[in-house]
Amino acid sequence: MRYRVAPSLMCADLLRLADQLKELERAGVDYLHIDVMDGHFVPNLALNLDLARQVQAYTEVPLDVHLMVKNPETYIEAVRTLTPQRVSFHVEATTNPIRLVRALKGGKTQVGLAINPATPLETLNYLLDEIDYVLVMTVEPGFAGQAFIPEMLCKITCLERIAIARKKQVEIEVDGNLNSKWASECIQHGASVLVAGTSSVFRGDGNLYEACIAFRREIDFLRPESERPVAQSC
Ligand code: S6P
Ligand code: MG
Repeated sequence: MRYRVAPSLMCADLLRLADQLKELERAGVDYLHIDVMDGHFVPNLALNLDLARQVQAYTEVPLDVHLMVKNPETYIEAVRTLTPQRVSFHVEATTNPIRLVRALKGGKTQVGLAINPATPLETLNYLLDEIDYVLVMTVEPGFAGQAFIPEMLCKITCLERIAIARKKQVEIEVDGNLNSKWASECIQHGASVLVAGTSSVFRGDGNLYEACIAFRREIDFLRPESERPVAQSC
């Protein structure tokens, strides 16, 4: 299965962001993951859609926006104006997810639902026909540098099985402590988009190009030969 890599810009060196964006672009990353936090849904603040707009104007790499906010409805206009390639919001954060998914869809924007480790998959059952992807949190949202929750592997497999049973193509994105070991496990359990943070692309001395290539190589080394992609760029 071909997988894609989405470096998380909240882990970047913001004082060198322009240079780091160019390194990531040169390494061929698939998306730039933008964590938007409000200090309420999660006890932290990270990036925002104004920065996302600047990043979008500076690089060709598509944006993958992850809203960790209460009342994500209030972001509809801002997201529509930005039209990122992908946007997800948390199923725990709204009482009207279908209305919100429909409002965010349009143009090239794919809409996903993010799900916390504590939230059972059943919450998503009636929503699968509406969405393009599920972002499975493999740590609790809010901070980089946390430990992977191994029980989430089972959640990924179950989600994939539910989607297959319903003949519905739902892509699975994973986010949290994806070092090469956990990233490889997630791919083998059914994930295809990996958010890369301090456990991989941003773990080294700041050379993001080298870090991307090394990450890809490590994952492929850990995966059975039959599951390795033929052609690849980080
Ligand atoms: C945090 C956020 C994530 C982090 C990413 C960090 O809640 O949604 O996208 O930026 O998980 O990666 P790592 O490898 O430090 O856990
Ligand atoms: Mg995220």
